[in-house]
Amino acid sequence: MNRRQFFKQAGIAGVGAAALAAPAIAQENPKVTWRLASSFPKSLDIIFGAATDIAESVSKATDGQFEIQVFAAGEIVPPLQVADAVTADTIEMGHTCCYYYIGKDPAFALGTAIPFGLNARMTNSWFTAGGGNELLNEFLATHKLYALPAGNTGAQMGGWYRKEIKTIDDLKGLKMRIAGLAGEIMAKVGVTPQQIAGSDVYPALEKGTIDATEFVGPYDDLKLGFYKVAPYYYYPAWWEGGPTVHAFFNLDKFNGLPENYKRILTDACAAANARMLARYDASNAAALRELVAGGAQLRAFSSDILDTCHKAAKETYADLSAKNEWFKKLFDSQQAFKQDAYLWAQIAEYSFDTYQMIQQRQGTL
Ligand code: PYR
Repeated sequence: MNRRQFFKQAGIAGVGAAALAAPAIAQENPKVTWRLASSFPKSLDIIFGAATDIAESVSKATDGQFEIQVFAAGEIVPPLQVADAVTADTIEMGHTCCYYYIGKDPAFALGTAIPFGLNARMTNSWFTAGGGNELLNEFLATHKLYALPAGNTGAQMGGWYRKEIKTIDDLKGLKMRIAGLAGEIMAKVGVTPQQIAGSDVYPALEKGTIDATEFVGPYDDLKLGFYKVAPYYYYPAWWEGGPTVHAFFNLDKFNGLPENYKRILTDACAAANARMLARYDASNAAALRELVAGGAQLRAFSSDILDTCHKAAKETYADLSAKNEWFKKLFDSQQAFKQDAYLWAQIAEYSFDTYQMIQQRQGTL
């Protein structure tokens, strides 16, 4: 059967070869090249690696038509100014933490983590299925930004201190690198908080510009070498139960993408989000062993410290909610979600995990 007979038999009249869909294919898959600035150095391969993970997924899914060039912290944009560069459309995309931008508006904190907020699993659930990321994007649109979760570190460690922190008084007078809203809560108990990009923390600690620091957890903290200067390693980071790293997009640039590219990018971020947490979970135990072998002194924060900071956090949230509409909207949404999340988590998950942890300690796992 020749082509003419085929079209006739199929009931498709008047279709010539010239009317086939080649121009539409070209239009649906245009060549797009974007630049992404990360807030993280290449040496931190898990947190930085999520950006290259997204770029590779997008490139492969579009046969190289949509390319994202990834730049490490400071290569084209200062690490804590990534959001500003995306808003200004200097770059199309960033990989950063919302809470680095609380100086613009404290509501940014809810995009990453707030003290005594959600754990990683709950954070993912709130963003993905609890309306959290839609609400965040309504807020971010006021800064010409759109964001997708693109990494989670899991619960973090509470940082490195030169001396033991036994009571709340031991925190008083410390200059500490700490990210996000936790700085405000720490300030209420006498700490002088400083927000410093990950790559710049070690020199500040070594020189004595700061007395203490937190960053992420064993895998990154080992690479950054904090234990050599400040050996007391506290847990947990009550300010980061499961912080999200977001992919930021210039809102107009994201909206201008063809629908298939938007979907590919969205799925690439979701995959990178899951893979980052998996990679941290697979790497932290070995790093913790190495840190302890290298002299790190593991300590738990006392309940006096946790309770005092919990109270201070509640006061801060009441103050911010009274004066900042976006903070209130995001906080109320997360708070309502948290009530049910912890109700459910303590039934099956917590009992299962507790039993397993007892077995692990007994050597019978
Ligand atoms: C921090 O900058 O502290 C992170 O947790 C990424």
